[in-house]
Amino acid sequence: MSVNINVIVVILISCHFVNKSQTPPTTHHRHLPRKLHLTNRSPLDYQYILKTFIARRAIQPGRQLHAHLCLIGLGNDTILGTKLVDLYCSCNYLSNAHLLFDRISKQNVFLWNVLIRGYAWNGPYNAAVSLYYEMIKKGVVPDNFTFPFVLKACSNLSAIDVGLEVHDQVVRTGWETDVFVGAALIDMYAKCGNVSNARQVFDKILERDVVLWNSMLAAYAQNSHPEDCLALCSEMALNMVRPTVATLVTTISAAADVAALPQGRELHGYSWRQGFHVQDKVKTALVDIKLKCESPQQHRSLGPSRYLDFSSSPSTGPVFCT
Ligand SMILES: *[C@@H]1O[C@H](CO)[C@@H](O)[C@H](O)[C@H]1NC(C)=O
Ligand SMILES: *[C@@H]1O[C@H](CO)[C@@H](O)[C@H](O)[C@H]1NC(C)=O
Ligand SMILES: *[C@@H]1O[C@H](CO)[C@@H](O)[C@H](O)[C@H]1NC(C)=O
Ligand SMILES: CC(=O)N[C@H]1CO[C@H](CO)[C@@H](O)[C@@H]1O
Repeated sequence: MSVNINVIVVILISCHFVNKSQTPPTTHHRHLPRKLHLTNRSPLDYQYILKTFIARRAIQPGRQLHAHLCLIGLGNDTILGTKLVDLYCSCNYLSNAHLLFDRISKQNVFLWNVLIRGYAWNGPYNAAVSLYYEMIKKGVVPDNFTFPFVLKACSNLSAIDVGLEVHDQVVRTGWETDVFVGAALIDMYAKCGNVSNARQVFDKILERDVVLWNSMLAAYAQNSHPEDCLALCSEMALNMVRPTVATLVTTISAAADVAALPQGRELHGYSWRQGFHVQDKVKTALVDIKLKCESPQQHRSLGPSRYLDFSSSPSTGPVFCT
């Protein structure tokens, strides 16, 4: 189906995108005038229009607008081109994205990040890695957006050699203490089985958020270090970091793995008090620890009320794992 781009753009502008849940604008075009002119629109208008196309993943109108921009000589515009690359990536049209990428001037890191992110999300992952090396060769300095994407690709490829080089670059560019970059490095090392490097990254970051703690807990749990996972969990509790569902799932499973009954009960009690037990993943982990830790006759008599007793224990306080 071929829809006149002018009509679409006018519809989008006149609707002000107030109701995002309405049917896509392409279906409304019949009720509107057929022919309207775009020729005197400013690049700023096109930027705005493309932003809304990206938000709605509107690939068809986006392609039409791309064709229109080429016609009016804005086809190689860096800002509009970057937005179009972003749109193609968001809609998983990566070959279109790459073709356009090759045509526009590539001085800004944002454009590289958009395409690297596209490949890191959808693959092929080695394309993300190649682009990363290409950008460095071109003298574009990667930033805190680039690193998590390329590291995700490394994780997926289990490419520790690339991961180590990315880590070097992280240090050189001064992003070593960034929690997002740090969490991505930890995930990468964990995926590649190098827990000690993951821990080094963790230790270098002094202002940690719960995501960073969860990454390190998962790194231990995934690599069969349940005791270290539980020890780190205690440390997290001492630092008064509020756990999330991911924290509990990881640590309860670790407790189950070492059949560490006291820790398991503590976590179970904590989950009940905080209402986390209603979450399916936490529930599964709790059942798992029950099966692993309790003898069959004990198992039958266990009910939530028994675990709620832990809430009255004076030793618990904010400490949810000891
Ligand atoms: C856009 O770039 C392509 C390839 O680099 C070139 O052939 C074309 O003439 C350029 N168009 C404009 C309008 O600059
Ligand atoms: C990257 O760093 C900039 C500047 O410090 C910050 O504003 C931005 O939120 C960071 N982005 C991410 C994804 O961490
Ligand atoms: C982790 O990587 C470092 C090099 O950065 C290496 O010295 C060490 O042996 C690795 N450890 C494991 C468990 O692979
Ligand atoms: C090792 C790894 O993470 N592999 C994943 C790479 O991505 C594909 C598709 O997204 C997954 O199926 C793999 O498990």
